[in-house]
Amino acid sequence: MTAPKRKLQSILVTGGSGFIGSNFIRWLFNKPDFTGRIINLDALTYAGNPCNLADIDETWGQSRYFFHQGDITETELVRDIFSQYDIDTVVHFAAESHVDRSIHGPAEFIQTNVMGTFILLEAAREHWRGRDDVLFHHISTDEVYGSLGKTGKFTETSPYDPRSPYSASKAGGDHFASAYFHTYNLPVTISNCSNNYGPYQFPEKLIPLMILNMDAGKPLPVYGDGMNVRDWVHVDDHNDGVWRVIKGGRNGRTYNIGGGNEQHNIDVVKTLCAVYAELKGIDHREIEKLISFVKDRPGHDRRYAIDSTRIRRELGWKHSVSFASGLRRTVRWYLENKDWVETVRTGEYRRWLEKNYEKR
Ligand code: NAD
Ligand code: TDX
Repeated sequence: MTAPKRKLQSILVTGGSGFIGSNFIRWLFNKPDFTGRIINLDALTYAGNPCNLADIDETWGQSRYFFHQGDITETELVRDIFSQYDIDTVVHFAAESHVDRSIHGPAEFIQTNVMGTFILLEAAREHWRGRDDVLFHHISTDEVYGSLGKTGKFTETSPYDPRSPYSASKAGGDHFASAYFHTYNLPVTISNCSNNYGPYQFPEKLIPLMILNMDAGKPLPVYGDGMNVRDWVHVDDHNDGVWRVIKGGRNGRTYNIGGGNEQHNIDVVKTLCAVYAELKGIDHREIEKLISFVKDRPGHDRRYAIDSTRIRRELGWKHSVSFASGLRRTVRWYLENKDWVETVRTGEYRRWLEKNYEKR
């Protein structure tokens, strides 16, 4: 297959101040083959922190990196950004991303993950008017495929079977993205990835929550029997897959990205205890005593596992970060970046924002 001729010069990244988006932007600026500019549109919800990209802003701000605080559901704002920057590529990360929050309050998930995606697609369609050197890349999750039994893996042809408000809203976004390709011929690609880990992940998700709780001597809440399985991938490996799809993925095509690394939750927690104890020079059994089995998440998907054959074969993707080394680096990062943790937990970043962005 010949590679698509995409411009990739004026890239709108939505949700670029969140966990994966900020890692993506930093990763991309470190790639010698990237010569374009990035426009980061982020509403800065509780999960988005401009300090995640303070270094990038320092180096590239107002030359190749432009930050806009704003909501993807604001049609006029989104249209203006397409015109002002003549956007040729969208990498759509922005979402409400936490399953537990979606159980307590699904409305925001529908608003951002479904309506927001629709508004972006519509703005792209209006602005691009049939161009073929452009791309809308939609970031999605393996959770849209539902829950697996003991065997099998999700492939790109697995039926959709979302079971939480979060995954239902992501599935809605995926279907709209796909519909815009089929109906309007909008150049669209989709990637569905498994659980990411790495630096800058908001400490509500399993791995950072556990690290910070063990450091504070707090209980480590494991849902249900701890035997649910997730397929963990380092955020840099995910972002490498995303960039490969953007550069060479076929329009209208979905690519699954997985860690090839299935782990029971309880094993992840015990490994984290071991790594933490080793770094601190203490007995891991002291830390494991903090493990506390708590009431299960309603509708808790039992097992996810991804078959990444397509992206490997078609786009040459492979992992470069092993779980052992990636997890170790991640534990270190959280222990060495306590200021960041304090900042995102206390809302300090909003004051940081006022100080750093009032001049623009
Ligand atoms: P995150 O919650 O850390 O970040 C989401 C970002 O989107 C935040 O910066 C937030 O401020 C922004 N945002 C939310 N609503 C917005 C709105 N209405 N307008 C503009 N910005 C808004 O999430 P993440 O973990 O980085 O996930 C990024 C994407 O990757 C999501 O689409 C998620 O579904 C998908 N994904 C995540 C994982 C994972 O393990 N974290 C795995 C697979 C797919
Ligand atoms: O305190 C906890 N205890 C616990 O046992 C938390 C926060 C989680 N868990 C379990 C639930 C899951 O089986 O750990 C597993 C991972 O939980 P999360 O980190 O909340 O991730 P998950 O629900 O699997 O979803 C994540 O991966 C897919 C992301 O949050 C999604 O955005 C992504 O689409």
